[in-house]
Amino acid sequence: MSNTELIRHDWTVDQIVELFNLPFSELIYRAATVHRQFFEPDQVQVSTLLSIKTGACPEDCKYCPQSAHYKTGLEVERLLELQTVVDKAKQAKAAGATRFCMGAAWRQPRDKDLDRVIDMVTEVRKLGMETCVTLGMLEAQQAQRLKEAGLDYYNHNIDTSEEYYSEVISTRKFDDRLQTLENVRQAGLNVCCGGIVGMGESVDDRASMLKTLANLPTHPQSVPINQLVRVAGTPYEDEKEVEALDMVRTIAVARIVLPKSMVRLSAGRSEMSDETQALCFLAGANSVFYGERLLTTDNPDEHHDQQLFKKLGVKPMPAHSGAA
Ligand code: SAM
Ligand code: DTB
Ligand code: SF4
Repeated sequence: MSNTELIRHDWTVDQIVELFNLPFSELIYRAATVHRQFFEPDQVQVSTLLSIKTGACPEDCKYCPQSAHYKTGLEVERLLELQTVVDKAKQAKAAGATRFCMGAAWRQPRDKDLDRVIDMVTEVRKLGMETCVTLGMLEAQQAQRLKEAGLDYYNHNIDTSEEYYSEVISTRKFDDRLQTLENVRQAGLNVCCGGIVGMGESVDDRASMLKTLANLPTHPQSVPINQLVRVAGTPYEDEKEVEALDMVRTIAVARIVLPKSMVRLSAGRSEMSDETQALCFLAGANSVFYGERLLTTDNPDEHHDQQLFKKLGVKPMPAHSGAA
């Protein structure tokens, strides 16, 4: 199939479920083939996360340790000072990250908060790093301001399928998320949008979530696939662990339906074996969060990841962005 035929925006849930149900070796073969058509299979993009405002979030996302609705024992922190953020970005750059992602536990930013985040974006860009922020819902004009400040990516996840959404979050609607994605896209920012596996959703839900992403007017340039981190105190603390092969299948299907997107093996790597991660890379994952912390939970430390990359012959990817 030609490269243009591979990029589709007309997937049905049934077609995507069929991909999930392929024999494992066939699924991985197809995903790896698509991966090689658009990317160097030995390259993985590395981004480091920093929580710039932690906890006390008014939203009730059942997976999230930062929601004020659940008692997770998390220490609440106000918006960090500019210099603290710049120092962390310098450390991340020195450790080998090319993108710095700043996350805030907000439903949506106030304009005066946005002013401060814009200063952070400006200073981190001066270090020669790509920038990404995730601040909750955005108005069109707020997205425009971030674009003008030179922001590279905005992360805003749909998290799960449209059908399962109300099971997970009651304080906003799936359509609210889509509206923010539209505002971000219209502003000309690169979109980072994905979801979570392991919240009790069905294979149909996973397929439906990927259908929504693939049928957006433009494929998100970056697609984080998070394995649920089961945090004590959240409603999902006792959720069943995702089977490794189910995670690999989800990555493979994401790669097939979003051929030109960076597919990020995101939260949950601390609980994955090196072998599972290797299968995820084989299935088309080509970016990770790097550094010992995600936002509030653990991630493999840099030493471990450097060893893993060495064992697998993986090279950090230079700055890249694609759109389809
Ligand atoms: N408050 C903003 C928002 O929700 O858009 C930005 C930060 S929020 C923490 C970013 C994303 O992190 C969520 O959309 C979700 O996909 C992911 N996330 C949060 N808690 C998680 C967990 N326990 N396990 C896996 N992913 C998680
Ligand atoms: C995304 O999809 N995953 C990252 C990033 N985007 C912001 C966040 C994962 C958070 C995991 C739970 C925590 O550390 O608080
Ligand atoms: Fe708040 Fe974002 Fe966590 Fe939801 S995912 S509770 S919006 S920080």
